[in-house]
Amino acid sequence: MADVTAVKNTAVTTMLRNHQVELPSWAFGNSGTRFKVFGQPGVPRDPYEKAADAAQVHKYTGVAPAMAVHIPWDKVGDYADFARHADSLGIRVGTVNANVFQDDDYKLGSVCNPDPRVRRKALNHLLECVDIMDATGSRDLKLWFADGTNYPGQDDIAARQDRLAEALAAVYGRLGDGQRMLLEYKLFEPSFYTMDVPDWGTALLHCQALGPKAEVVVDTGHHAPGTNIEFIVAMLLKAGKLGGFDFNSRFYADDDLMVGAADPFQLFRIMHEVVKADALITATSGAAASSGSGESGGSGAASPETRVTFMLDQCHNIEPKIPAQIRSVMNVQEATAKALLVDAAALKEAQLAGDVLAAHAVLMDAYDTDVRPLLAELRADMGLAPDPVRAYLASGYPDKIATERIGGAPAGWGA
Ligand code: PSV
Ligand code: MN
Repeated sequence: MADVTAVKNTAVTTMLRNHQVELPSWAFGNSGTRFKVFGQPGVPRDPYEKAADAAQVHKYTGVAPAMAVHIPWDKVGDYADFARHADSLGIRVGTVNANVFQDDDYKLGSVCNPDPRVRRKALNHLLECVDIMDATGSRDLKLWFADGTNYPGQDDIAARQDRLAEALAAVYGRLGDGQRMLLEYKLFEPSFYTMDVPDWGTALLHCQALGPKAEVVVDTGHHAPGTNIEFIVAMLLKAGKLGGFDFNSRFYADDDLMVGAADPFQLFRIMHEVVKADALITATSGAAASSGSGESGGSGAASPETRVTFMLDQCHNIEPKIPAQIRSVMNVQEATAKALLVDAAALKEAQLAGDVLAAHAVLMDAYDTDVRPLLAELRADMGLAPDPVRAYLASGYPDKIATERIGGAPAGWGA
């Protein structure tokens, strides 16, 4: 078993202290399934109140200082003012998520639509999102396309790829210095015969054609059951093209449950690949947080191309939202702590010796370590309560928002 006491106040705790998780604004609104949305008390009515809730997650975890926005769900009159509001709460505006899937015009797709008028409309929205990045200081644009077809013959698969490439190139050309474009893939839904960006291969080809500012984002819920996601992560890291994660858990499809809930071992295996590639860098610090485990196939920890954003893409349908976000951040921290505890030298020695069982045991030793005391101590060092969920629940904030947020329309997925 890894010796947790020996790693206190070492590089491991420094990396954990700097490892940031980005929150999705939509996690704080009401959400559900197509069968029912169960409303919750105190849900934010606008993006400003979503930011206030996100700030609570940061307040109790200390490692979640950015909130991703989704446009138009988080449309505001003055984005610079919104960014100042976030700043006054101790957080910042994170990734800008474009939305070209909730308009009647997009029935046959957005940037891949056969109709040039619809393609232009979609492109204009993507460009507007870059304007919002400029106004808020956000670094990343995340693109997910619902585009695809339902029936063989419905449209030309290759022609749709050309339309996609054309739109991506136009957006890429609009990116400023230090801005990135993250392209997300999804196996299926809402299109069932073809998705235009169904997998990491398609996303990677587009990003490679575009250049260094384009990287792939891995949404853990967007794969076929049984897919080895850590393999994909390792390959993207080797190519220097892993831009970020949309973390969540899934049992069946795009369930969007709390990360680390369904399969914490998978999350550990993913973070093990991240740690091995020295890619554990926070969005803002830019500081190399090297584990020293070497053998990076990517372009190096200090390289901007390897800066990975660790986002959540979740909805909380039946559980209270703010504590669920806190719990999710803690789940990522626990998996990361375990990944950092892997004895890299012992693992390498066993691997090179062909000692299958010893190599596996090294990995499992780290995974089986109870890192909760280490993380509680880290929080104490950061001036935080050791149990963030308990501290939040005792803070009075849940009652306060339930009492104060009366009237108005509660935010929901899609608004
Ligand atoms: C699509 O399923 C997705 O994962 C994309 O990231 C969207 O932006 C997000 O979900 C919306 O919930
Ligand atoms: Mn996603």
